[in-house]
Amino acid sequence: APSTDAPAIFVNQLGFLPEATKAAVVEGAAAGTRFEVVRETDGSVVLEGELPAPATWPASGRPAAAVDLGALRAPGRYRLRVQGRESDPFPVAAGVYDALADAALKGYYFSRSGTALAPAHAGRHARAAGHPDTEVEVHPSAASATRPAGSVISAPGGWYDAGDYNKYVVNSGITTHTLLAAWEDFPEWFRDRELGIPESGNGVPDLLDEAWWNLRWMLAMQDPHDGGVYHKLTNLRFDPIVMPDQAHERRYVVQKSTAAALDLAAVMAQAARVYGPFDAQFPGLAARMRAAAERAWEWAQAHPDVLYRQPADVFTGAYGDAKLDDEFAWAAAELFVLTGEARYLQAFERHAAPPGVPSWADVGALAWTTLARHRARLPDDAWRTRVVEAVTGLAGALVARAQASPWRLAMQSEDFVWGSSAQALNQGFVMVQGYRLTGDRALLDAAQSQLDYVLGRNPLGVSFVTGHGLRTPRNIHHRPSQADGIDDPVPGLLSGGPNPRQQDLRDCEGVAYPSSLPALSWIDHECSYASNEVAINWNAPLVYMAAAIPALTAR
Ligand code: 9MR
Ligand code: CA
Repeated sequence: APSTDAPAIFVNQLGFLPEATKAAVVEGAAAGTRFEVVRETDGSVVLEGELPAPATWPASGRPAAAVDLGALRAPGRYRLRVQGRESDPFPVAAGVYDALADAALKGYYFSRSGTALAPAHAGRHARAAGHPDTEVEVHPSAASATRPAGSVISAPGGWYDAGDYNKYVVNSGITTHTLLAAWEDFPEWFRDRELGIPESGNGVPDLLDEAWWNLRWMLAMQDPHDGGVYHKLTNLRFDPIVMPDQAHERRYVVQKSTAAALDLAAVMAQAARVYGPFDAQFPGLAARMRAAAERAWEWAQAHPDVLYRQPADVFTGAYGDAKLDDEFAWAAAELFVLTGEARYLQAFERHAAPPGVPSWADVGALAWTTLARHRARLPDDAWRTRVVEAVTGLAGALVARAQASPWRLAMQSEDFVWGSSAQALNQGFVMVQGYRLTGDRALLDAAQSQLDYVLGRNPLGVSFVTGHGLRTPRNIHHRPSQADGIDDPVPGLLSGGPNPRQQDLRDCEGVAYPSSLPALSWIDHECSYASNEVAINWNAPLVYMAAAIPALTAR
């Protein structure tokens, strides 16, 4: 249990790039306490100084102070020493996040539905195929004249959402967008990286091969008769804890929703743009994606307020969202960038609000960041200024919070939601967007700090990525990891992270969270779906950040 043996000195367990900003956090030492940084090889002291005054972080209820280690630029392995206590050893070296970035993306391969994972690609995590989803029943909530209840459609492939084996369009939207945004922002980083997936070496970057696995499924979730999009493909109840090939519950497509239509429209518009240059490898695909986006958009215009309502016989994830202006704004922005048509910019104008940190339910920021990324498409400088200011305004506000925090993090108590690890990384995503627009180094440094948080510089002293760090989650809520008989969990998956609402307690007898303080409310227990599950929307900003930091820092 990391809570009991965690060190009082917290540091990114994967270390730092030589050119990066570097910080560690010390809990429980007075202002002016001496610190030294020791090199592992010869024990020499390479940096020393005095701790700043500690301040209590409300999220952990404990006093803490950040130590600036930015002066450590020579490659090596180091420890921070304070009053005889030593931190974990941490490297300063080129490439310290390469394996992480690859593993986080490979996590999607391990999440593929409807296919066997061969030993050549999955190693000891190879598994048989399950959930073919070639015969999926239309649930009564999704019935139409052309597809009545009980009729059968085919929607194979895609990624399992999380620890469960269902597939949800809304959550697929932000996930796939974030991965494609990583490609759009850092193509040089991703172009030649080989993940060891079945498509590696086919002349298409592995990121785009992997994203296509899910996009293909999303296309099948659109009803060709009217352009509407089913909210999810699911069992009526969650599968038991078994491997995919042992799960045999009937599968359904459930209710079309406006949110699903708009999220699909947004992602397909983006994907049409991204896959356009690969027409030789994917003939006709970009045009098909554009048509899907336009039809989903038209459906949403005709059905602007169809909220998802969980049918009485369905008990899997809801991804219900009552506020759709952000989905309208995002889809409009993506369609505008793709088509250049003024009506989409007008729709953006009708629905846009100042951005917040993106999440599956609040995708408004993605409208702004997409327009900022493609600001050359905007009609004039007034538009460009407005879009850039919206993004840099949010990024700047997050950085100001981080600078005022003893942990140098933008995370506040209210940010410790279900999936708080991803909240930290999505804050980082916004900071990176701001950095790309301004070149202001403080934004990049703050983004590094958000990545540090997830990789161990947090008051639990845990790196929340399976297999990457010195103390990592071992007992994630993830059916394959629980059922495969292998001690180690599937690698490269981000644990949801501290969540003081502990919604799983009603189902998880005997799970004893160490604390209900926001930043401490986490437990490495298989039952703890509210703090220790994994999910595709959480891994996506991990992929983005693990590529962004080296791509931007090494310049
Ligand atoms: O990430 C989702 C979180 O924001 C919600 O509060 C929670 C309860 O509705 O659901 C989370 O998503 C889960 C989904 O419903 C089903 N698959 C697993 C997801 C991660 O726990
Ligand atoms: Ca919303």
